[in-house]
Amino acid sequence: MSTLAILEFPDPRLRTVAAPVTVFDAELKQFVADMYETMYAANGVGLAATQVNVHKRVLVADMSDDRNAPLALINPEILEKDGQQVYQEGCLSFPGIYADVTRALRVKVRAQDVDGKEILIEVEGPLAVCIQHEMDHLAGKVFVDYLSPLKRGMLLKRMEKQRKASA
Ligand code: GNR
Ligand code: NI
Repeated sequence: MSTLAILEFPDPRLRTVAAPVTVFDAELKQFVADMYETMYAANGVGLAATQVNVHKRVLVADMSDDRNAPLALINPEILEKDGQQVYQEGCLSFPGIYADVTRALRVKVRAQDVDGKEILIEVEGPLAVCIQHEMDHLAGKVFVDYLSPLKRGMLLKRMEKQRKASA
């Protein structure tokens, strides 16, 4: 297993649209294992393949307090969504910045597991936030895209300042 490097904004590769996974082989399983390792090492609750510069529809998540409930979704699609929630989001590709984002409260998702078997889940609350956040990455979107230009500008300037201070 190995940890993978995480792309940071404004890396243009974060805007890449991921392609569906068509081959469910040992290489895919190894990649998912590396994504888990990378997510846990970074103390993240989720990670999209886009963030490690692999442009395939793969995401991992673990919203449990004990960090022992790993979930991997391959080729995820949202079938239904309803309700609204506001949650303070962060992103491993935007170190040190956090902002409230409004998303669906509940989502019904169809995906595949690492063997290609269909997964159908309905999630709500924080896990629903996380899955929507990760699916955005796979579409080349990031959470600051939802903010007003003013708010986005302020946060990105702050991130740049912190980056320079720690360089
Ligand atoms: O670690 C993460 N925390 C988080 C907090 C609130 C909402 C979404 C997230 S996902 C983020 C990891 C990440 O960047 N995934 O793409
Ligand atoms: Ni993110």
